[in-house]
Amino acid sequence: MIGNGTIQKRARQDQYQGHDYYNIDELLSEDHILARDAVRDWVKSEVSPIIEEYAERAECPKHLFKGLAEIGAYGPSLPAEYGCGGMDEIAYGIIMQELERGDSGIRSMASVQGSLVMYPIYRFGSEEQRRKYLPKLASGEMIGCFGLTEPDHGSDPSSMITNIKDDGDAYILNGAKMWITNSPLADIAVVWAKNEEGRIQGLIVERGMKGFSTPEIHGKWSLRASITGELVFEDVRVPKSNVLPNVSGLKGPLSCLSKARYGIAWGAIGAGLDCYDSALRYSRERKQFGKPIGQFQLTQKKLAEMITEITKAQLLAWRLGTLANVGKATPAQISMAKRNNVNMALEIAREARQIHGGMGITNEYPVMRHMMNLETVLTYEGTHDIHLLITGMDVTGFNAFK
Ligand code: TGC
Ligand code: FAD
Repeated sequence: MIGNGTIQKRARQDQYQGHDYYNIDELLSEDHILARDAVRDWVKSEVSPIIEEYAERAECPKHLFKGLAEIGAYGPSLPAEYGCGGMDEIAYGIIMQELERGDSGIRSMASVQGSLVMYPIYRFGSEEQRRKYLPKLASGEMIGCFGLTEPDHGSDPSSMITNIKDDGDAYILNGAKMWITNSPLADIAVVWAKNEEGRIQGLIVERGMKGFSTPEIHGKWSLRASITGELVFEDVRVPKSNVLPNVSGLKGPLSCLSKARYGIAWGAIGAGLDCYDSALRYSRERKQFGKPIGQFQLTQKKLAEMITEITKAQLLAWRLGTLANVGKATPAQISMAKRNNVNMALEIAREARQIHGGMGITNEYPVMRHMMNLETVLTYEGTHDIHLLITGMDVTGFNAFK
């Protein structure tokens, strides 16, 4: 509330309660519920009290990297023998949902580490690479980032110009990557570059390699609590033992994106739920014309549509999770869920902002922060329109990209 002419800092008392209109919890196992509750409690105690201030200062709460490891947020569905969670894909999704309920940037910290760094090392790496990197990444001792996007090649990564040239027992890496989550803090980067035959290969580039730098990108109005930077390679000598041996071609990075997009399809529901939860509570408390604004039909329309869309997104995510658990979730199905659920959350954030009136633009409520974050989530991991075209290609058989 506004007091003495100032809007107080929002070290908010997080009163969030989940919303489960269709009893989807009944479809979950005891392990899923346990994982969800543990992450929810962690978000309430570690994220909610600080997130508005970190977002305002555009600062990454680096101390949370360790905590994320402790709650098993890095690679929850990768095998336990490498220090990972060994859970199923639904557990992974639920964890992402609870994290993004706190903040999309916090979910990004976890999903880059787990899905875009650990997953390619697990899926395409040698046994030696797995043993060297995965336990340290799972425990948060090491932080990673993923470099696909370039300054001139975002939606079209196959046109990348970052390249490697053979130099005996190493490759010489040149080029630059742009918009890389976690890069200024990362110990390693999984980088995708073209070899001399023009095939895309994955390499593990380590901080400290000569010619490798990671300048930070400033001035973001979205995902402000997540750190973003570039990756610059000037004749970096990368040992051949750091190349991911078991993949070549664009399907390497795109497979990692499928894993991460799946997590975002679940994660975005969390941001939508937090906005809905806040708007519902506000509609009961805020009075105008002598009654709670929740009594007005127009407010009810907004809230009813919000919970309808959330419920549809929850069912989509759950069904996608059951398909993913048996290895049957197709990339196009994942695209549909990522696109629908992120857009759903962004629309809900906008409606929730209206329900909060002027207070909706302040840091006393989470809504504006989620809304700004979701603008990035709508764009990264494939833009809203790219995912539409993936669905279009899947249903018509015609490729609009070529
Ligand atoms: P195309 O010819 O269609 O495909 C090339 C090869 O890849 C295979 N493939 C996939 N495999 C696994 N998962 C997927 N989702 C796949 N999509 C395609 C495909 O079968 C083919 O395999 P093969 O064996 O025949 O070679 O490729 P294209 O060049 O026409 O591009 C298609 C397009 C536009 C859909 C793709 O380039 C695309 O998805 N673009 C969007 C780029 C993107 O999403 N960038 C994200 C960067 S990372 C990021 O944003 C991280 S944010 C992190 C955070 O903070 O959370
Ligand atoms: P462009 O590709 O230039 O697209 C601009 C517009 O053109 C979009 O609206 C797009 O939909 C449209 N467009 C493009 N092609 C077509 C087409 N064929 N038909 C119709 N419309 C089209 N990347 C990484 O590799 N690693 C990361 O960790 C990472 N983190 C990120 C963090 C943040 C905060 C942000 C903002 C981005 C991040 N990205 C990362 C990059 C992200 O994946 C790209 O921004 C995204 O893929 C879009 O690329 P672009 O920004 O170059 O936009």
